Amino acid sequence: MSKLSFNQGSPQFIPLSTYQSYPETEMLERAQSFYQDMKRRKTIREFSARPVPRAVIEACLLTAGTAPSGANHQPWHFAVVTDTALKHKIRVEAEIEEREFYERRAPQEWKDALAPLGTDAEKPFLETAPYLIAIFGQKATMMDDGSAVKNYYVPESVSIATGFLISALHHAGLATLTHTPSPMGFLNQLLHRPDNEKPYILLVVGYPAEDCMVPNIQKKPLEQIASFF
Ligand code: IYR
Repeated sequence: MSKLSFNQGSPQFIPLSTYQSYPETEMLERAQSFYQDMKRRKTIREFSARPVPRAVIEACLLTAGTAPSGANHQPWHFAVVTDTALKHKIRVEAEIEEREFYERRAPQEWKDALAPLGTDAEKPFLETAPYLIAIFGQKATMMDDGSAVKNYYVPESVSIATGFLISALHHAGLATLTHTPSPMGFLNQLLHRPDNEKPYILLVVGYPAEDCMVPNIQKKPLEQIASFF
């Protein structure tokens, strides 16, 4: 059976049996308490080496896989790395790109924008953290017979799935860093991913280090991020 066969042909409909509604007061309470939980999430750069159960990661990846996507093609692949030697290779390659970025490629304006985050070309967390999840987007889905089926809205779909994944990991009590060494082509090579896949994000996952410090930065208030008509 080809990967997309469940997704092809004329529409077949089933009753929406999974939807759950709540009374308005409970709805507000749920919305507010979810916000309170999500606003505790901080991107971290100092990870503990403490191992994380694989079953937790698997459940969070399944959550990511529930994301909506263009034509429901689910054009993503999550390459999960725990192997010490492989993490070392990824760090070496990422730091080559990062040194190039910080020492040559990045315009001053970009470096100024990053100043509040205190980032630099050193990426020790790529070896310390128990899990690295390289997130790839698939321009096309390769079928079993070798043909390729084009995918749609790939960056949007992958980004939504990544948001679900970050939220699921936070919900489970794990911290993340959305790391984007650029270019990231070395990930295809090290993780044996085909040419139809493009790496979008290298998600670093684990527990925070004991004295983990984070930049003192704020999120915008509602008036600055939304308008109502
Ligand atoms: N990829 C580099 C630089 C960087 C860029 C942005 I935009 C950030 O929000 C953070 C870092 C790095 O990881 O250091």
